[in-house]
This record gives sequence, structure tokens and C-alpha cells, in this order.
Amino acid sequence: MSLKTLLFNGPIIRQRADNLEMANRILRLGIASILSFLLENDIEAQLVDPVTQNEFEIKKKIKKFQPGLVGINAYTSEVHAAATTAAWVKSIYPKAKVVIGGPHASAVPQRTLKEFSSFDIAAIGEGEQTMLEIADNRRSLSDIAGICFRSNTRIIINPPRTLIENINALPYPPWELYQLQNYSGSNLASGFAARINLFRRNYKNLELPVEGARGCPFGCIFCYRTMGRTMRYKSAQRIVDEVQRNVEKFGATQIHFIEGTFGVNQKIAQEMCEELIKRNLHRKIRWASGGRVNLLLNKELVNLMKQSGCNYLGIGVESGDEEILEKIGKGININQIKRAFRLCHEAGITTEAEFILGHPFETEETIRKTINLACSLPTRYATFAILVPFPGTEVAQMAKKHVGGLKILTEDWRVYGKQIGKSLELKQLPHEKLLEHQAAAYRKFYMRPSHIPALVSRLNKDRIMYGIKNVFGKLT
Ligand code: B12
Ligand code: SF4
Repeated sequence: MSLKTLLFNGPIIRQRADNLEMANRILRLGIASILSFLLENDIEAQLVDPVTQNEFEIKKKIKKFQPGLVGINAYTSEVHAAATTAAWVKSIYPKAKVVIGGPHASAVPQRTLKEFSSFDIAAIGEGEQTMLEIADNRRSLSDIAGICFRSNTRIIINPPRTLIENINALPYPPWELYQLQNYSGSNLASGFAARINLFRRNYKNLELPVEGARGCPFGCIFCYRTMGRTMRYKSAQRIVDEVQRNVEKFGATQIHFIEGTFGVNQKIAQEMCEELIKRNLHRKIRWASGGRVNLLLNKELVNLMKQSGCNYLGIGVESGDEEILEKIGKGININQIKRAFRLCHEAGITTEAEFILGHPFETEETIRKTINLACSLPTRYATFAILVPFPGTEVAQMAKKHVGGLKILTEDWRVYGKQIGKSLELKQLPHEKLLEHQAAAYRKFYMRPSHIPALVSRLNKDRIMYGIKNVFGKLT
């Protein structure tokens, strides 16, 4: 008999002191996609959403539903909270088996089971078929690819799972099962008016995430690619069909194309924009995505993106120093950065330039170049994260060997957040220095008269708040 399955849209986070940047109010597409896939395959599955349900309600649900299987998604910084959530679930319904999935469990599955006894299984990579096979309950765990599990006192890891080839066939996320009225999304695609409502979420603009592709072919050494490097694409028609459904069925006014690198396949990107315009959706939605400068050099495409409703791109720039850009495997140069931001600016797309401080071989001089580049770009927003050696990344390996001066400060996953930056320092740039430079970067970028409105408009963003508090020294 198949197992009744309960999926958590993220762990229950009680203690937020160290988690300032966790904008936890996000609709996690990974969990939504698994939920939809299970339901399509006749598994009795339900959603638990710690954002919209309190612990009392969740407890009641667990008691009533009696799940044989529970799935939780967690980023590295959330894995402790996920383990506490798992233990809590088991204290209510001890028969539940808990699967932990997402980037952290995928990168270090054995270690995750060793560290946290409340997890029974760690899922590695793509989770739809994996979770279906576990819930289906007909095979022994040793026959399910892409998992790591406990067998008596041993921890066993199975071979990896073959990637889903035809991602077009994945069902739409079941947003009807979410209390969407409590989600403002990340507000990425909303305009200045929506952003100005300080400290409040803007519930009027419903933003729904849409996935257009899986994988990333690039090799940035600080990034963990949960979906691997092989690209798989949805067709422009399939993507726009989902956008249209989100608009017509749920009243979405904003779409976040969640792949970090919009437009790896420029032909599909172009077709998608044309299709949005053809179906008149460009008048009904605004859309945002993560951009990469080498994919934003085609003026016609950038203009078409704007025309089709794109009004926000977060673009990974990482450094203002050519040598560092090369060393971190970014594969872009300063000229490309300047051109991409100029094209977006001319097209009228609001941009956020995303930088990292503390790269291997970073020095005071290279940080100075980064800050100068940030201030010279025609971008409304900039973020200056401190490098985090996420498990499974090349940077984590380098840091263990002290390459480029890197030194890991702790493996307490709770502080593995990009803005907090308590996980790593460099021999030539101690932690305190990195924080000082981060503060200086935010100060120099946002304290220019032209950027005060941008600063004010982002007061409801935890990470910018962190930067601001840091600037004024109110945070340790
Ligand atoms: C989009 C995105 C965001 C969006 C999310 C928007 C949204 N509505 O979902 C935003 C901008 C909000 C965001 C924020 C952050 N992000 Co982010 N994000 C991504 C990105 C680009 C795509 C994630 C995604 O949705 N993929 C599509 C879905 C379908 O895939 P998925 O989530 O991986 O889920 C699949 C599998 O992982 C697995 N799975 C997942 N959960 C579970 C659970 C079970 C039980 C099972 C069986 C399987 C399973 O199955 C799923 C379906 O196949 C990834 C990079 C990448 N390409 O993966 C980074 C990434 C996930 N983010 C990352 C980070 C660090 C963050 C932040 C913590 C950054 C920060 N500020 O410090 C924040 C925190 C978010 C929070 N918790 O509040 C890291 C995570 C690294 C780590 N080890 O923790 C990644 C990997 C990028 C990187 N730097 O390497 N992010
Ligand atoms: S940072 Fe972006 S471009 Fe680089 S490897 Fe990660 S997802 Fe790909």
C-alpha cells in the first residue's frame, strides 16, 4: 500500500536571530512540483505550510492525516530547523519516515543523516520520481536511485538517479492548495509603488514562480547546482501556458522565472517573449528573473524582454576585478558587465547587481575595484554578500585546503547565509575586515543622493536591512 505523504514547504523556523536574510515567505517550487507529481500519480499527498499555518494547526493535521512519509525542503542554513521539525513530527506521529531534500541534502547526504538522527532518508537532486518511488512503497529502499538511507546502524548511498529528460511533461505546481493570499512573493517584479510600503508585505501583487529550464552549464566555483550542469528546457509554449494559467486561475500579476540564468537558450527566450506578447500577457504581468551578463548582450533580445513584461533582473556580477572573475570561473569580463547593464538600463529594466566579497585571492584592492564597479554601473540596486562555502561547491574544497587564503570559520550550518557571512574569512582579510568592507560597500552604493530612493524602497528586504544595520553598527 502506498504511503500517505505530507510535504513541508520549508521547515518550521522558530529562532530567526541568525537568519536575518531568510525571506521564508517563499513558494518553494521544488516542493510544489513534487506535490503535483505525487497527486498526478495517485499518491494521497498533502501540503503543510509553516508560513500560513501555525504549529497547532499543523499538529492537528499530522494527527488526522497520519502520514507514513514526510518530505521537507531545506537550504543549508535551514537544515537544523528541518531536523527539529522532523523530530517534532515524529513526536506527534512516530511512524512517519522523514525525507530531507534540496541543495544541502543533495550535496552532503551521508553527512546529513549522520548529523541529524531525525531524518531517515536524504534525497539527492531532482525529487519528483524519487519521492514517488518511496511513497509508492513497492520497492525496497536499496532499489531506489538517488537516495541515501539508514539500514540498521549503517548509512547507505545508492547510485544517482537519471535526470527527467522531458521536463515539459511535469505537471503544473498545484497553487490551488496554497493560501496564496498570504504570499506577496519576493516582490521582485513589482514597481516602486509596491516596494514603498515599508515593513509591510504587499499582498496585492501575487507573484508566482515558473520554471523554464533545469540545470546550469556554467562553472562558478561558489555555486551549488542541485539540478546538475546538463540543460533541459521547457518549450516557450509550455512556459507561457503556465504563465497564462497563473494569471487566469490565480490572478498572478507577477511572474518570477526562477532559473538563475535566464536565456541560456536564447532562441527559447526569444520565443517565450514573443508568445507573451502574442497572448497579450505582457499587459497583465510583470516578470523578473536571474540574469547572467553574457546572456544579456543582445540588444534586440533585451528590448524584447522588456516589451514582454520584464521589469527586474538580479544579475550575478560577483567582482570588479578581471583576475578574480577568471579565478572564480565566472566566464565574464568587465566590458560585458558594463554592456549588459547599459542595455538593460536603456531598455528600462530595473537591475540588481549581485556581488560577493571574500573570493579566493581577494584583497583590499580587489574589493575596492568591486565597489567602484558597482557605483559606476547604471543599476538601481546592488547587494554585497560575503562568500559562503556551501557544501558541494568548489569553493568549499578550496577553503579546506586554504587556497587563495580561504579559511572556513565554522561548519555550524545555521550561519551559512550569504549576508551574515560568519562562515568564512581570508588570511589576508579577516572576518571583521570583510564586514567592514561590506558595510562600506553598502554605504558607498546607497548613500549617494541618486540612490536614497532605492534604499528606502528596500527597507522591507531583510538582507538590505542587514546591510543598513551593519553600516550603522547596530548589529554584531
Ligand atoms: C530561485 C532561487 C531562489 C529564489 C526562490 C524563489 C522561489 N519562489 O522559489 C529566491 C531569490 C527567493 C532565493 C533565495 C535564497 N536562495 Co536561492 N536559489 C534559487 C535557484 C536559482 C533555483 C531554486 C529552484 O526553485 N529551483 C527549481 C526547483 C524545481 O528545484 P529545487 O528547488 O532544487 O527542488 C528540486 C530538488 O532540489 C529536490 N528537492 C527539493 N526539496 C525537496 C524535498 C524532498 C522531500 C525531496 C524528496 C526532494 C526535494 O526536488 C525538487 C524537484 O526536482 C537555486 C539555484 C539552482 N539553480 O538550483 C538557488 C539556491 C537554491 N539558493 C541558494 C541560497 C543560498 C539562497 C538564499 C539562502 C540566499 C541568501 N539570501 O542567503 C536565499 C534564502 C531563501 C529562503 N529560504 O528564504 C543556494 C542554496 C545553497 C545551499 N546549499 O543552501 C542555491 C543552490 C544557489 C547557490 N548559491 O548555490 N533563491
Ligand atoms: S552562479 Fe548562476 S551561472 Fe554560475 S553556476 Fe550558479 S547558477 Fe550557473
